Amino acid sequence: MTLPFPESAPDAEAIEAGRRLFAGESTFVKGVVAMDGLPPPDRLEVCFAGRSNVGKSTLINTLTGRRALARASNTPGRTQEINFFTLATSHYLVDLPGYGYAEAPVAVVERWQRLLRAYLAGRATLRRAFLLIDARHGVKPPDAEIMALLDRAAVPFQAVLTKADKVRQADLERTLARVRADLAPHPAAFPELVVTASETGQGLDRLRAVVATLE
Ligand SMILES: Nc1nc2c(ncn2[C@@H]2O[C@H](COP(=O)(O)OP(=O)(O)OP(=O)(O)O)[C@@H](O)[C@H]2O)c(=O)[nH]1
Ligand SMILES: [Mg+2]
Repeated sequence: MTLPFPESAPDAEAIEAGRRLFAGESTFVKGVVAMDGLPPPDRLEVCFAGRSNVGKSTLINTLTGRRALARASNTPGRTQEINFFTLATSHYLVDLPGYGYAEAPVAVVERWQRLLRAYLAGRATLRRAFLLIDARHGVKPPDAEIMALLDRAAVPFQAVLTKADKVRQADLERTLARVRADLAPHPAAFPELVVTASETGQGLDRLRAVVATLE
């Protein structure tokens, strides 16, 4: 029996396409606080969603090889706007505010969450949402809520595990088995996942290849 949600295994050609795409220049465009501030939908767009502190901004930095393109921090709630970055001349990479961060003031959290949901459900050029899952924690209730929202909006999403360098292989296998089961009921879930570690570079070439082969 084939495993559901196997790890993405792009061929050499796709890996090379990913390398070439991400060798292109990447620049910050703008931070958006309301839907009417979104840049024109004139590029293929992918976004990075996930709980606060899961590693969204760090992943954008390591994918592009730019240490401080997106602001990353130990302090949860670091990214407070929808941040748009260009990639080469063809793509937008979008860094989203995290969710599930309990310590921000309620009014602030509600404002981010409304914007996050409006963006995820309403952006026509959004080709894929990467849903980042901490390899130490697996899928948490707020992740399941976002998955349900993406199902309803018919936005394809792909699970990307982060911080794989922080867990032992046996624990990673256990988490992966649970993540696969958690993804199974979601029609919008793309049938492959990617395991990454920004610290070691694990999985980055695969994720670049995934982005480069989107149409
Ligand atoms: N060891 C390890 N640490 C990581 C990895 N990815 C991120 N981190 C660390 O996790 C912390 C949070 O990373 P961020 O990229 O700021 O997380 P975020 O998801 O953008 O957080 P918010 O903007 O608050 O939603 C930072 O201290 C990173 O250095 C990884 O793959 N391995
Ligand atoms: Mg961030």
